Amino acid sequence: MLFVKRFCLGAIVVGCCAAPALAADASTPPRPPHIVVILADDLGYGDTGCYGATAIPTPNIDRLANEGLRFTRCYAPASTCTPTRYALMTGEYGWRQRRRKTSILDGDAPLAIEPGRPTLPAVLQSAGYHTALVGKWHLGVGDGERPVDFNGRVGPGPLEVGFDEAFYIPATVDRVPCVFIEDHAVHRLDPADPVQISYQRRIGQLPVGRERPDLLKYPADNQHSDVIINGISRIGYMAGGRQAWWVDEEIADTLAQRCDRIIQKQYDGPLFLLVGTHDPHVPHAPHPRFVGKSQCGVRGDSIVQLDWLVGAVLDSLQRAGIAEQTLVLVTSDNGPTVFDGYDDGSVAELGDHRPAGPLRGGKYLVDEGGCRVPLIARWPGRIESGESDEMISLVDLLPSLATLGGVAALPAGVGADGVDASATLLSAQSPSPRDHVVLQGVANGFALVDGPWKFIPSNAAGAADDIGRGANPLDTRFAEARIAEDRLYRLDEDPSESRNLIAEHPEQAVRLRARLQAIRRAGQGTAPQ
Ligand code: NG6
Ligand code: CA
Repeated sequence: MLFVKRFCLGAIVVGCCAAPALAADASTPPRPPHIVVILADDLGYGDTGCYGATAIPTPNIDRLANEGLRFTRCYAPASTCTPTRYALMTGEYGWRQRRRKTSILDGDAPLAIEPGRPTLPAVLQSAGYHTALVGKWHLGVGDGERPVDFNGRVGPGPLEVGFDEAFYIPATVDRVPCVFIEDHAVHRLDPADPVQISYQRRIGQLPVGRERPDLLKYPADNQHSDVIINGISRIGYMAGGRQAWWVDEEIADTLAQRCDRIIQKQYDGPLFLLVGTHDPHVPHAPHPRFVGKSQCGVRGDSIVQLDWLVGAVLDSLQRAGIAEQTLVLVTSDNGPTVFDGYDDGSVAELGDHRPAGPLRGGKYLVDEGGCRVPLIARWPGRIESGESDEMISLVDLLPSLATLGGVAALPAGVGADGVDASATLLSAQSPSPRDHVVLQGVANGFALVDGPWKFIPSNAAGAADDIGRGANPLDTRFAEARIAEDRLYRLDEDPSESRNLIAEHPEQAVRLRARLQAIRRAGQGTAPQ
């Protein structure tokens, strides 16, 4: 018997999961699984062994792929962090949010999601899940009315948009503040040594990279040459809070310990855990036990560390006795970049390693290498191991995981850019309900993948339409990443986007331009317009 009740977000919760079980006994509806989503930062399509890498040992991720389903056509909705994470959280594309900034956020940027809006964790929370965030957040904190007080109550943040608990890196590790936040407070802060940050002006007495290169682990570009914390210069200035500073080499260990603590506890309902890893984003500073463990420099070593973290989380599930009842997803927020501001040897030592595999481009771009990301799904006994070439986007996680979590109906408009791909997540035999995806790069670059076709409109000044402009009026950086001409590809025949078919198939360009325009203009979703 199903039990049905309404909960505060207006969704309907049912006591069984709608997805078909491999070996389900019809009389006992399967319980909603624990769900662990491990979201790597800047991990490329070709960066792990199961996706073809040979220079970087990733035994834990490879084991997960062997035991689960490995996807070859999963897309991050954007080629940078914040809009992808926004889409994962809300089920809506980042560019629909016009009131709040969803381009790459600094550490003092306000929360990009309206408090109280139904998000993936909020929907699961209302269905009885205990919801936890560990690691990278990068969706802002504070109400935007006044600066966040890092010495007082830090918020609104993850707890106001659906998490019961959070231990998080507020922005990126290359940005201030270089401290973890636990729920509503800076972790380990000594009140006698208050922490302050500024992206506008130099504050405090700490040395800065452009004046004291002698103090640095490695040189950095001008953008990453502000305050030096732990021998690494960052974006932005910071003063105080010394006891609370993270130690870069220990971040993966800290996150693993936090995950373990959460996983070993008993909750009233199932657990939803979102793990935002720092690896392999810059700055690269893996623990000494991982240094030299790849054959392609310190970025590769950071991927070895990421793989260790995945293994540690799997171990925790095993020790807690819940591995069999847990759906584990491993994916990435955007494609790879080998140089991202720090001269840490990654470019020189890359060798033959291809971070994006056979794909063109990488982070910041709408090319396949920027947005097509690894995705592995494991749920012992429920997911048969294999490979799926079905199209899926991380914007689909909200409706899909809601279904698997026992939420039968989402409130109107919630997750409107996503599709319920829960069956596709569980079985290589289940065709995806998704036939297209919109991709967002920096500098208001956009692309539409539609079946085998991919169309990338020019966003150069004077281009014939406005598809590529005005995406988010607040995103004015990266003006150099312009798309000079319209581009059209057949991804089934040319996954590397090497032959522009625009002259051969002008009719497709017309059709796809109109479709992209229509999707962009449709006012769907719940983001206030
Ligand atoms: C960029 C930074 C880059 C990285 C990125 C965010 C410069 C020149 N580059 O602005 O180092 O931090 O933001 O990456 O400032 S992301 O994966 O979180 O989107
Ligand atoms: Ca990223």
